[in-house]
Amino acid sequence: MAVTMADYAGGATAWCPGCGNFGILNGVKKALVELQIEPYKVLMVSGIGQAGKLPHYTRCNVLNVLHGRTLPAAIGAKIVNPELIVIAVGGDGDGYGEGGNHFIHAMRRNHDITYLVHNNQIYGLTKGQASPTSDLGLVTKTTPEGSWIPENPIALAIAAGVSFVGRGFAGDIEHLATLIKMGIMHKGFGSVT
Ligand SMILES: Cc1ncc(C[n+]2csc(CCOP(=O)(O)OP(=O)(O)O)c2C)c(N)n1
Repeated sequence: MAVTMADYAGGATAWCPGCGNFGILNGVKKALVELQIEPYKVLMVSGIGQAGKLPHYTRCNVLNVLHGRTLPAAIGAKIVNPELIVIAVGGDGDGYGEGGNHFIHAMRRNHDITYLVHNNQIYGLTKGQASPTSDLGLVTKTTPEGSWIPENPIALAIAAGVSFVGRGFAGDIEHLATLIKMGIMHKGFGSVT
């Protein structure tokens, strides 16, 4: 039987109306449906944060781990069960801040997983502290004199030897779904930020 969006339908979300996370949720579901991958074949792994809630709003297998520890858990799951389609999901704080070290090494080792980073340039769940990708000069409670030079995750990925990296926009679901499909089909570490 054909896989449809209904097969991936999750319950009510805790995100605010209009949040870009909805576009990313739709993009990943659309990608999986277009690839005709059944939910039981997918493991989504996330850490802590608003982005980290995404797997809960699907019907995939879900592993929710510590903040910033998404990639090691996802890689471990892939190593023990190579048949699984493993998709790691998280925020820029989770992936580039707390988990920054794992990000670099996962790319270097080229594990066959897909990593989606919701880069909203802020620590959202904890209400707006500057993250590694916040714009230069952004004033928040943790950066009263303005945030520092932002990290460029695409440049970092390329420097770390990533085998696939792409950037989409939560407001363009068609394009985002195409990028996510490319990331899933790519044999090796695919990062969409
Ligand atoms: C080790 C650790 N440090 C800090 C926190 C507190 N914390 C929870 S969520 C979060 C921010 C998440 O921001 P981000 O990963 O960018 O995701 P968003 O909520 O913006 O989607 C922080 C700092 C934590 N739970 N664990």
